[in-house]
Amino acid sequence: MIFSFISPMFPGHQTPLSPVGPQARHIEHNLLLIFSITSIVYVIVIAVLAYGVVRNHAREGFVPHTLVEDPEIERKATWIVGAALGLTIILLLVMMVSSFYTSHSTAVLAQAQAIKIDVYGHQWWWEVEYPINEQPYRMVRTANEIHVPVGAVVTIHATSRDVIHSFWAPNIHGKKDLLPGYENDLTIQVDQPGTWRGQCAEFCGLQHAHMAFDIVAQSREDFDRWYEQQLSPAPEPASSQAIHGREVFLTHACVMCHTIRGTTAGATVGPDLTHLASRSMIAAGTLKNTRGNLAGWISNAQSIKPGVRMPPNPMPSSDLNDLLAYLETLR
Ligand code: HEC
Ligand SMILES: [Cu+2]
Repeated sequence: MIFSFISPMFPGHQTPLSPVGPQARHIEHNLLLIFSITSIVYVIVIAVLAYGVVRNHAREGFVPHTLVEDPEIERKATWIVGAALGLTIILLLVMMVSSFYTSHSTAVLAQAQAIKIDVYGHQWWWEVEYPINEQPYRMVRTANEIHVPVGAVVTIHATSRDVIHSFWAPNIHGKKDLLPGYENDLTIQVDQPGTWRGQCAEFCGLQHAHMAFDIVAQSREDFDRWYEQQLSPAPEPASSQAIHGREVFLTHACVMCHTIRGTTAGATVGPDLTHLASRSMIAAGTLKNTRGNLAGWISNAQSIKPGVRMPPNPMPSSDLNDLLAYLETLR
């Protein structure tokens, strides 16, 4: 492939020019074909235009063809315009066929046996559910981080809990809209281990720009280990600090919105926090999951992500410290 030099220019970047799955590769080929054709046509048009301008300038006393009644020139012009028109139609057809072929080849993967993942768009985060085996007690629920085995075919079953969002991980596939009351499927396959960033691609309100997610592609063994880990309820806190931290969590408004499996907190307004500490980012890619960021987020998420559906939680710093110590145990 003559364009194989492009991908290495974007190591780890969020871009369709560095595909890591078969569908993104098809989309990239289509993109490069259309880009090449339109670039060549552009260069030819500009070159002809420049030639015309320069030539007419150079000749003294030049009379434009349009003012000369010459059937010979007339016939030549008809031929040139006709040929250009024919070529345009052929090139448009080539691009159309290539686009159809791309749609077809990105869709065929869906027919294979696939792992199913449910993704729900929220203002402004992603709820992710794994209904593997369709058994409710084997259900894993997480947020903003989608783990998939490398090379496996995965069907993302997507819908929205509020407004229209759009799921887009450009290195992996094209966009798919998440519509309230309607379900859309997107089948993906990631061929390369790594973490691939995605982003909401449909304006969905104030914090649309802070609605990112990660697709983490890992080996089968690592994926299974992650899955088993996510299945387990939150561990019992050991230190007195963490025990008190859990108390703080359970006696504050947190329980109105969050779930920690293994405790009495079971609300689903916000992300499931059962394995919060296993995630690398919080607030849909807005912040790294560090103790300092968590402290700032819990105290006043509004100052970090204005308009976010989580109120400020003023509390004594000793309580906050204990709460953080507890949240850090949620591996
Ligand atoms: C009114 C509902 C509500 C309350 C009350 C609430 N939260 Fe949240 N919380 C949310 C929502 C919604 C989000 C997702 C925000 C986003 O990313 O846009 C969130 C996000 C978080 C996150 C980041 C999770 C992630 O994986 O990104 C943490 C941690 C968190 N909340 C902790 C708490 C704690 C601790 C309390 C109590 C002191 C609390 N929340 C109270 C609704 C709430
Ligand atoms: Cu959005």
